[in-house]
Amino acid sequence: MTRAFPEGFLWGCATAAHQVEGGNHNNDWWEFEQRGGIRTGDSSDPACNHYHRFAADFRLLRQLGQNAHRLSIEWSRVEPARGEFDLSQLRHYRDVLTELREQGLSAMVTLHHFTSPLWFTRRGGWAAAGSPAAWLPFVRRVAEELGHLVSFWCTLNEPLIYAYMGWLDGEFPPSRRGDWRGTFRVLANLRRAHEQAYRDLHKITPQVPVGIANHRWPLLPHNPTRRLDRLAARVGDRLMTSWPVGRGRLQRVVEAPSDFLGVNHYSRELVRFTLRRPGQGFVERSVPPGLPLSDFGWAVQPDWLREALLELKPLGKPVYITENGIASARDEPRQSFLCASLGKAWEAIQAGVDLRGYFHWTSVDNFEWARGYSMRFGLIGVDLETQERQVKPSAELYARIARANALPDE
Ligand code: IFM
Repeated sequence: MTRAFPEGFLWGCATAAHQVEGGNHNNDWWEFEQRGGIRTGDSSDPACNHYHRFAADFRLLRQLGQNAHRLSIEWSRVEPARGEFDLSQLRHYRDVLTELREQGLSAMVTLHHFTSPLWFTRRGGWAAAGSPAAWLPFVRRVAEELGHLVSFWCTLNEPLIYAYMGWLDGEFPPSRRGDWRGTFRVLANLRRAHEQAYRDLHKITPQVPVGIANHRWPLLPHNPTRRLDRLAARVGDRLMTSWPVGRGRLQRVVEAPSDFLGVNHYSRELVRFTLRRPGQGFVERSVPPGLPLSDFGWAVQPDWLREALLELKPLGKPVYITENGIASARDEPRQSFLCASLGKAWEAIQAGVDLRGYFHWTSVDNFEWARGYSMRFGLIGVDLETQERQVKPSAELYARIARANALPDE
């Protein structure tokens, strides 16, 4: 049976500026890197030198059958000091988006993907009062100057992961640990920022749908027969999907104003209640047993993608898989992962989910935050010495699927 996707389905890859561009020296991640924050000691400069090689990179994606691309605009380049916009950087991103258009790739543009300019983090970053107001001029300026080249906006990337990794877990800057107050302040500000950006973007570019690339990483009880594990999983899952809306109330991020739902899905975890970890919310996390693991140590089970998509069906909005992929130095696991995951996405469509596109994480092997270049998520390899691109068999496989707009027979 041919498993065809709906007409006009978007087939692309997702990236983030800091992970591919190189030369971003004016943001918090660069500062973090200088302080030794990258476990592997790797440098984000020049990363994949995509800042200079974007045209060739996009041509390659087009040759590989893709018709869309998710990327982020680096705030610290466009607004290097508060209220000062760098016109040459705006021109650069205009060239980037024009090239995408010329290659026939629809652009999904993320306006905050983990990095913030130093002037912003020095005034307290997203934990500070007034942070949404400090970010919004960048959003408006980008929309005014570049909106005509954009097909979708993602205001934020993975707001929950961003807050938890930076304020609770410490693997991301500002590397705070167990700071629950900070976490909630950040999340409350991100919510306000998203809501205002949603309104402003609608005014400036009414034709462009606005959403969030929201992580779905379900937490399940370690021992389903243990009441405290069930409770810990329920509370943990609620906290990992929601942000504060005032007076102690939480709202699921998927219920925030949006024209589409973006879902970044990789894995799931189990949680066990324990009094020994108060800073971590009295839970111990573990990997579901009996499944293959990615190089990151994440359990791989493509079925979970279908479940993550089905959860969104009652919300009745168009859905895009804004990220999905596997860290693997070997390419074979990526090939099976791609076929299996896309099979599950197809099943979700048959079950009534209005899924309209898939952005694989990621195109070129890139700078995986605190793990440097040790995690290879790309369909295309990069020789870090020469910057030569090496198309992997998984990229060819993805190309065949994208061109056919259908999955190969099982
Ligand atoms: O590389 C990251 C990306 O920046 C956000 N989502 C998860 C990816 C893999 O860890």
